[in-house]
Amino acid sequence: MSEPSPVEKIKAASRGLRGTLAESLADRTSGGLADDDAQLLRLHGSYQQDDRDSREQRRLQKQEPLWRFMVRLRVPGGVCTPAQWLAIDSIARRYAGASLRLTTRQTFQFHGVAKDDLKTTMGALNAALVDTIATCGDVNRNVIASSNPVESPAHAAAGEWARRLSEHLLPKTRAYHEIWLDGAKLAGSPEAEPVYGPTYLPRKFKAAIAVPPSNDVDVFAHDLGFIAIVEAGQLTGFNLTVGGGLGATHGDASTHPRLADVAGFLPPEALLAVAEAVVTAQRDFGDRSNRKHARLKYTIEDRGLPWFVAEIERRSGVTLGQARPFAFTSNGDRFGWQQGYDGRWSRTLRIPAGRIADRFDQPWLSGLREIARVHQGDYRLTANQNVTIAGVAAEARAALDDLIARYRLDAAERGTPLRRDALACVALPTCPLAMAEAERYLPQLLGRVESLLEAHGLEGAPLSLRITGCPNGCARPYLAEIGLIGKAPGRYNLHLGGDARGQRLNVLYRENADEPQILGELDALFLAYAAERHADERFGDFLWRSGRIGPAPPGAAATPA
Ligand code: SRM
Ligand code: SF4
Repeated sequence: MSEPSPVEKIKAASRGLRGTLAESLADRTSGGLADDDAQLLRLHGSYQQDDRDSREQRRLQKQEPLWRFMVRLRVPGGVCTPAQWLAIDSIARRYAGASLRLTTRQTFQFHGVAKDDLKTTMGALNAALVDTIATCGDVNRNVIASSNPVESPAHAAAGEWARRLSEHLLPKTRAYHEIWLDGAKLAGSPEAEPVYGPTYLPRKFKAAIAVPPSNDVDVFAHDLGFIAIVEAGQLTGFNLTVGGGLGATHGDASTHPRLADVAGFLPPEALLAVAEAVVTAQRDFGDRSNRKHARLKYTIEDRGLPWFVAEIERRSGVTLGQARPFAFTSNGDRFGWQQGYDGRWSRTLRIPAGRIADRFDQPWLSGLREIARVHQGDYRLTANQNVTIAGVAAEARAALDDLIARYRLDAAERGTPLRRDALACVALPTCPLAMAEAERYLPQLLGRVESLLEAHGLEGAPLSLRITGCPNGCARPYLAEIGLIGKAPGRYNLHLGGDARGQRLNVLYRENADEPQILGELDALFLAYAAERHADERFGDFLWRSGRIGPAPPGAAATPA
């Protein structure tokens, strides 16, 4: 058997994720943590990072890197209350540079928290009934769900299942309470982890619940997914999806993005048992020696879907039925006011790259704080880095509209469809893995692509563009019609041909291209698209039909039920 990876050894020796974290936090000689503790910290919902903008200068001055911490909140289904919003806003202003980041998995991140402020931050979150448990690391992460639970009873049920699943798969260790919340110290052996065992999972694990026709959660990008089946207005069950994941490594052909397989149908009451079976099967059969090969997608590829289905049926005692038909029509968000089944309203605000801060003529952090002071409903974060103000009574809409206009929170939703739907990962300066810019480059890039679209009369055409600073795929660029994947400063792999429904991977079109090369390629393709497209044909679909890209590699399209 191969040697376990170094991270496996750290988890095994950690006594239920405790390690020497408390000692590392108390150490005044460094702004960072001991290496093993920095690794363990992830399972508590935080990453040690350094400011990459100042890294070289500090190295030359023989200073240690400017260690800071990213903190990721657990917000199952992306639901939070106005009181929680106000607490999160206050923490952002005190400890995280007056900036909040909405992520592609329906939660908040703080960046730039100093080591000395970490414990206070966790305590303040706890006081607002929010935690960061299991939002990072080798466990089931935040469970995400189609983000408009007021749209129909099925949406409400999906949101509730996301919450239950998140609770069900939480680690049992009290290490979090002990280290961050001054809970009683463990005396003897660490708590048993009936689902995870002492070394948790071989790798990160992500779950999502989608309610067709919207695939706003990109369910096929997840290790574990549930597609709600709604018949005659009732949620009759879910199609199970397994083995999705997007991360890859440049130059390592054994790593690749993969869409999940549709494995079968289950009734709602079987969801927790089946989810647990998927998790424990991955716990027992996932690769613990090579972290690049440790996601569930590789376990399923290596052993086959029939084997995996038999394994989860045996573990859960649930026999999966034949998958039911479903149809997705988009994987983006809908903006503006929508009325829910309960008569209440919700309004999704476009937040480019999920960044909420007070900038120039867009005081969005302040505006959203003012809204939280008067809003009586709740919030739904979306998996596309946006936020929905939900549960609004008809008579409360006008006051919210006033605030939205006063703080220019509607500025971004009035842009082109390209601008409205684009996603960018965080990348520089905080992400240690970034090879190129993403969030900071997005506005400039969009302006240039918009000029091209306008030149071809395409400015009103829907188009999904997603950019990441490296091939890990955090903004799910492999599912976009235009995906840019960072390779080096100013250089990206250009991928083309997603279907805007999250059911088809795009393909590599140009490698290591700089901006003029990318714009040159797009210019030629937009020219052809403007001249030859069918009515309502999306750019990604046009590229396949016209033979400009293809043929698709095996597994590039999700299996229809
Ligand atoms: Fe991610 C690692 C940010 C969604 C695949 N991701 C990271 C880290 C933590 C870098 C690190 O390991 O040190 C990034 C922190 C940057 C920063 O400064 O904040 C990071 N990922 C993000 C976020 C914030 C991107 C965003 O702009 O919104 C998203 C947070 C989601 C959340 O709230 O939990 C985020 N990451 C994703 C997604 C999208 C999704 O899940 O729908 C993916 C692709 C799907 C998947 O998991 O396969 C994704 N992130 C990765 C990977 C590649 C995993 C792999 O299987 O190879 C890494 C690297 C790793 O795990 O080693 C990574
Ligand atoms: Fe960092 Fe890469 Fe994820 Fe972007 S895609 S946040 S650069 S790990």
